[in-house]
Amino acid sequence: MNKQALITGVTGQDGAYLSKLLLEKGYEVFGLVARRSSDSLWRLRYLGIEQQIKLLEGDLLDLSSLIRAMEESEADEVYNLGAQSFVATSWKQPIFTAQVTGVGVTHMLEAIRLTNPKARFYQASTSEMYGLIKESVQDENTPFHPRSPYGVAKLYGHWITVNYRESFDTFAVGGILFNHESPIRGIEFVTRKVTDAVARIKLGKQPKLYLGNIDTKRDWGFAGDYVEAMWLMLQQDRPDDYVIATGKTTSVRNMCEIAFSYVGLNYQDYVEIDPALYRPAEVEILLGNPAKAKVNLGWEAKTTLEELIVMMVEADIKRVEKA
Ligand code: NAP
Ligand code: F7E
Repeated sequence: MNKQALITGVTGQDGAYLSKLLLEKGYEVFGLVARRSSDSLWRLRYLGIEQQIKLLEGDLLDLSSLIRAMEESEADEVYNLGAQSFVATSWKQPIFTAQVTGVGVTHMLEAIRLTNPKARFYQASTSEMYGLIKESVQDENTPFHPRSPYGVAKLYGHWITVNYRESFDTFAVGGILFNHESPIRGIEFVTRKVTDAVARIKLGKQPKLYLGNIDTKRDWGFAGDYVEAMWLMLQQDRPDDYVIATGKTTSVRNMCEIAFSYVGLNYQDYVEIDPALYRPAEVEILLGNPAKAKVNLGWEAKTTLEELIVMMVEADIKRVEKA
């Protein structure tokens, strides 16, 4: 019999790629969609799967809607990807971020406990929890020190997931995913902001690109590879937490260089620094060690940063040409 999965955040980058993966595996996919006044299904359309997903109206802030979603979907697996996920916004809306990104996790866990305690639960934890890093390479045992209201909310979400596993025997896992990107990454995140600007500058539609701190470093991978790890975590005999990363770190500056040089441009001619884009507290560098995922899940990143950036620049050129 086919399995049923419920995905919160189905309209986001990871929700779209995960839906595609689960559909390919024969799952019946239910997606929780929060009410918005404008179209939020464009990523599902981009991947050609909009019609195959059963959309359920609901919001992580509304427990009753999550209970209904559990009842309607009869989900065996729940992937909690819904969040206010943009770090910069979390300083402007810290309470909202705490509610959706933090307490929303408990809402989802309670909905599971009240309806189907046997359902398996994936929590979208993050490398932002390491923040002011305590070890030069971060793994599952590295202590946390979040640097933003987003990181703090995610840390709460992570520990409440661990707590339900320890308190109620919930099959609950925390995937500590490092940054992952794609052609359907939100345009506010730095990689997509850069690849979109490269396309516009190349096609003569934008003169400059304004960025904040370009000396920070991230361990960037491809979202399509990372959703596979989410699924694998829920197929194990025992629930556990895993770091998902490439094991390589690159500065925003070098990422710009890769993206601009792909279209024959020098980033130094176009990138300007806008101090207003600096963050009140920064995560200077992240570098993950995905060894546990390799040994236990048989997972490793397949796509290099160069391949990822080329994929994104090419997709943005096509998009800008059509617009
Ligand atoms: P994203 O593109 O920003 O998607 C976030 C999703 O959450 C969207 O579908 C959004 O719906 C939904 N959402 C927001 N508020 C909600 C609410 N109150 N109730 C229900 N749904 C709500 O994020 P992503 O990049 O796919 O990331 C997926 C998850 O992984 C997030 O939890 C993120 O924090 C976490 N994470 C991401 C990364 C990364 O590098 N991408 C790394 C580690 C962890 P709308 O479309 O309607 O706004
Ligand atoms: O910033 C710097 C910025 O916004 C990356 C989320 O998915 O990954 C993401 O969080 C770096 C930071 O991602 C600009 O200061 C410079 O150092 O692309 P970002 P993030 O903050 O790392 C983690 C793992 C998550 O969990 C989050 O949900 O780039 N930077 N100039 C800039 N960043 C942005 N956005 N825009 C700039 O102009």
